[in-house]
Formats: sequence, C-alpha cells, structure tokens
Amino acid sequence: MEDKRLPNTEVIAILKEILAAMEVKDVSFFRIRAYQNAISVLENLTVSIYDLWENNRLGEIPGIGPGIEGYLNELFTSGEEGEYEHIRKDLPEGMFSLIGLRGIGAKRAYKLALAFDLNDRETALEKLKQFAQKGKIRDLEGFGEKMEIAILEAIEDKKMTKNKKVRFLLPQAEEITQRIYDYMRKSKHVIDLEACGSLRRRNATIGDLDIPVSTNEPEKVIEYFLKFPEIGEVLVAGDKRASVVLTNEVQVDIRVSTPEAYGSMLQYFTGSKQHNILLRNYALSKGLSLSEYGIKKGDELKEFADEEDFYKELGISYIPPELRHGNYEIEAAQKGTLPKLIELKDIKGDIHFHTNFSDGINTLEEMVEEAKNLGYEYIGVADHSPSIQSRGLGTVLKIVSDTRKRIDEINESQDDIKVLYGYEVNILVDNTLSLPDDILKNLDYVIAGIHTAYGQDKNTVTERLLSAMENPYVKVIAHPSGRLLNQRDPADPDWNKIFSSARDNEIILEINSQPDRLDLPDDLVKSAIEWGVDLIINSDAHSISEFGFMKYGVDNARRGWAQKDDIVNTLSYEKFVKKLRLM
Ligand code: DGT
Ligand code: CA
Ligand code: CA
Repeated sequence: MEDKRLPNTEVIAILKEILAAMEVKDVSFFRIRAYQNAISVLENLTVSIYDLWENNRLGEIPGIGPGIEGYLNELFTSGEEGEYEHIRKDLPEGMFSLIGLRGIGAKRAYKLALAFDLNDRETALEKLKQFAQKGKIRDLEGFGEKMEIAILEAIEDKKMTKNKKVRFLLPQAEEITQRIYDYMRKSKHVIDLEACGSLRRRNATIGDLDIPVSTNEPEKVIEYFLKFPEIGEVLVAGDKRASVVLTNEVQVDIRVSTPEAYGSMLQYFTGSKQHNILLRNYALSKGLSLSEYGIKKGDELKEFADEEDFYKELGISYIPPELRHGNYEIEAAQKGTLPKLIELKDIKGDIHFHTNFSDGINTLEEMVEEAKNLGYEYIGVADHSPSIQSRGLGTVLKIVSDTRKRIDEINESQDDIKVLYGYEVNILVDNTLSLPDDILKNLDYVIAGIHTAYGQDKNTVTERLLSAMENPYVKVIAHPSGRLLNQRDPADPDWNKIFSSARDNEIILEINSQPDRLDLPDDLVKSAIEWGVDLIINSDAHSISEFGFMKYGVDNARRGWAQKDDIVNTLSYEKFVKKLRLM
C-alpha cells in the first residue's frame, strides 16, 4: 500500500477535526485533554511528523500516546477504515468549515450544521451567512440574537482574511524584479526602467510591481514584455501599458514613457497614492496641475526627463521615495527641513548575529571573517543564550569563560575588527530574563527580547518590556514589536512608556533587519526618534550571507526619518562602547 506523505499543517488540521468529533460525541474529558495536549506537541514540532512516523519514532515524543499514534497510522497508510473514519461518521461535513469562526466551537458548529443541513464544506459558510441574515439563527436553542450578529460578523471577517492577498517581502520582490530587468534589458528598445510603487519606497511588504519603461518604441516594448516567459495571465494589454500576473502570482504593471517624460512617470508611479494626492493639492495652490506626463500651467505641459527636476519645478526639496508616505514630508520639503537620511555606508558594525553555537549556520570565526570583508569596524556575537535549566549553572559559566577566551584570541590575533560578546536572552512571561545577573555581568552586552506569549494584553506586555529595560546588563531590546510580516501582528504595548523608559535607562531599541521582521516598524522608528531614544540597526544574521539583510534595516530606518546620528552603530568603536557603558 502506498504511504500518504502529508505536511504537518495538514496532519494537524485533520487531527483537529477528530478532536472536534470527539467533543461532539462527548468522549471522556480525560481522553479529550490527552488528545489536545498531543496536538499542541505536534504543532510545535519543527521536524516532519510524517518522517517521524515513517522511522517509527513517534513514540519517543513526550505527550504522544498510542491513541494518536493509531490515528496517524491510519492517516499515513491509505485504504484502511478504522477508528478515525468511524468517529467522524454521521457528522454533517459542513460543520468543519464553521469551527474556528469567533465563538464557534465543535458543539455549536455541529448544532448549526445539523439545523441547517450544512453537508458541504464549500458552501457551509455562505449558507450559514444567509440563514443569519434572515434571522434564523436566533431561534435555535442556545443561540439568541447577539450570537446571530456575532456569527454574521465573524463570517464577514473571515471572508476578508481569506481573500486577503499575500504581500511579498522585499527580497522576494527584488528577486522577481531582477529577472524582469534582465529580460527587458535584452531589448534594444528599452532605454531605462525602474520598479517604482511600494518597492521603490522600500515598504516592508509589496502588493504588486509597477515598472515604468523609458523608450521611443512603446508598442514594441509592450509586445516584447508580453513574451516574458513567466507570465501566467495577461490582464491588460494596451499600446502604452500592460498588466499581467506571473506564474508565481505577482502582478506586474508596465507603463511606457518617452525618455523626455520618464521623470514624471517615475514620480507618478512611485506614489504613495496619498503622497501624490497631497502633492497635487499643493501644486494646485500654485496654479499647477500634475500628471504622469508632467506639470501643466494653463495649457502648457512641461515634461521632465529627470525626477529631481519635477520636485524642483514645484519649488520644494527633492523628497526621497522612502519618505513619500503622504503625511509630513511635503510640508518639510517646502520648509527645507527634510532629514538627511542614514545610508548603508554609514553603518560601522552589527551586534546581533548567531553562530552554530545556537541556531546559526556558520562558526564565529567564519562570521568574523565575513564581517571583516564587509569593512565593519566592530561586531558582536549574540547567540541565543544557553539554558541553565538543561545545562546547569556551572556548565553555562564554563561556556561563558571559554567563549570569552575564544573572542579574546580573535581580538588579539588581528587589528581589522573588534569583536564583542553578548547574548540574546528571552524576556520570560514572569518578567524575568532567561539568564541570571551572575552570568549576564560577564558579558559585554545583553540583547533582551520577547520570544513567547505574544498575544498579551497591553499592560502585561508593557510591564514585561519595562522590567527587562530596568536590568542594568540589558543594553538593547531586540525586535521590540515582535511582528512577523504576513504571520503575526505586532504586540501592542504602551509605546510612549517604552520610549520614555528606554530614553531614561539608556536602552537602545533595535531595528531588526530580517525581511520578515523589520522591527521596530517604520512609524515607531519615527516616534522613537522624536522621544530621543537611541536606535541600532542589526542584521540578526544566522549565516554569513544574512549580514546582507542590513540594507533592509537601513531602508526601514530611512522610512522612519532616521539620520546617521539617530543610529548608534554608525559611531566609531570608541564612542560605540561608551554607548554600551563598557568604558
Ligand atoms: P502596493 O502595490 O499595494 O504595495 O502599493 P503601491 O504603492 O505600489 O500601489 P499601487 O501598485 O496600487 O500603485 C502604484 C503607484 O501608482 C501608487 O503608489 C501611486 C500611483 N497611483 C496608483 N493609483 C493612483 C491613483 O488613483 N491616484 C494617484 N494619484 N496615484 C495613483
Ligand atoms: Ca505596487
Ligand atoms: Ca500596481
């Protein structure tokens, strides 16, 4: 019999359906509890459940009893019908589409599906919505009018999240853009092209690509673009523009322009939409009207080959794309008070990276070598701290003194780069740190961060961060909001309290450059700067190549109006170690 290899997410989804069936059928509380525990153990596995099963190693995992092992045997070998099929028998299939709606557990889902004959997963939600709209749910026993309204809302919300398109992270968008550039530049008719929109503004996530092309042969360029091998579907094909969806689901909008008007086209398609609207209003007040073709005064259109001249014509400073949010930048450009934004070349060091001591790939020596190649003056290793619980205090102290020796040796063996020694420690739910002060005091610095229980309420998460900032050995708070783009919302502490405490305790807040973090988010970068908080841009590299993520952190800082002086790792080594209170 052929085995059925399934990804962990699917295995867990199926196990949860069995759990729901158990709840409906009033299986004993203890069995349900054991089963729930097993699911949460499996949810936290980072290895493939199927692989474990295939190698007969499921039994080794604490919490996985013979019951769940039996289900998995059934699931991974086709053809057998046993307990797993049995328990779901005579349940209306539609109930499984309802579980997970706000306020709807297994039993309610079952009641609803039974009452309205929801036997099809595909249509269950839509049908339930119609029954809710007709006021039919309130009459069911145990539901009522409030519940009916809540269900309707939940269905509508869920629809929205379902239809919400994934937004791409910067490196993904850049990779696709590069392939389009490589292809387009092979055409002799393409004079210039540049991806604009959110990518050029260096937004943390990218919806679609907007690419103006400079050419004297618009039709030929469009025709050529439509032959790009990765195109999945053509949405629009005009003589000056085309919109397509690539096979990887990215939408690309191409607009052609003569070289004489290319600057205006760049300006228009860089946006943001709000920036363009405000700029247009500002221009109107001066009797000018703006479009992608140029600036019109009366009937006379002035074209711009160069984008900088477009802003100059309006009598304001050039606004870097990262600042074009449509809030304060136009006023600042009028007054000439735009910031001189930090640049990648200003960065002199990076003090948050991992080695193969924790979850990194390279050795400390390899990371140091790469940092030298990048021209850094100093770096600091900040592996996840070793656990006292599993290793014991003595062993951890030994690790610290051995590592210190190793770092001293590196520092003594060369003069190109200074290496500092820190750890990334966890801020635990009880507001303590994952290492005691007796260990922390031996380090050059401590980066503290939240790594568990993100969904805490405002006060709790605020207190948790504040208590870490009061520890004298903590110098940096890692990825302060904890957001993971497309996956986890930022935590919601009282930021004003965080910023004022950071300033008073001389705590540096991190701008983490991992493309799925970019944390602090840009708007909070701006607030932190206004509060006078020191910021540091770190790569959080887990391999030599990830040192290169630094540029995304710099972009994010630029979007938050950061200047060189706002970022402490632009300082020379001597000044930097003073910031860390090492001298
Ligand atoms: P995205 O794609 O969701 O990440 O965000 P953007 O900013 O790239 O937005 P997109 O692709 O809809 O449009 C690209 C640019 O084109 C936008 O930033 C400004 C310009 N644009 C688009 N639609 C309008 C509009 O209705 N009015 C104005 N003034 N500009 C627009
Ligand atoms: Ca776009
Ligand atoms: Ca677009």
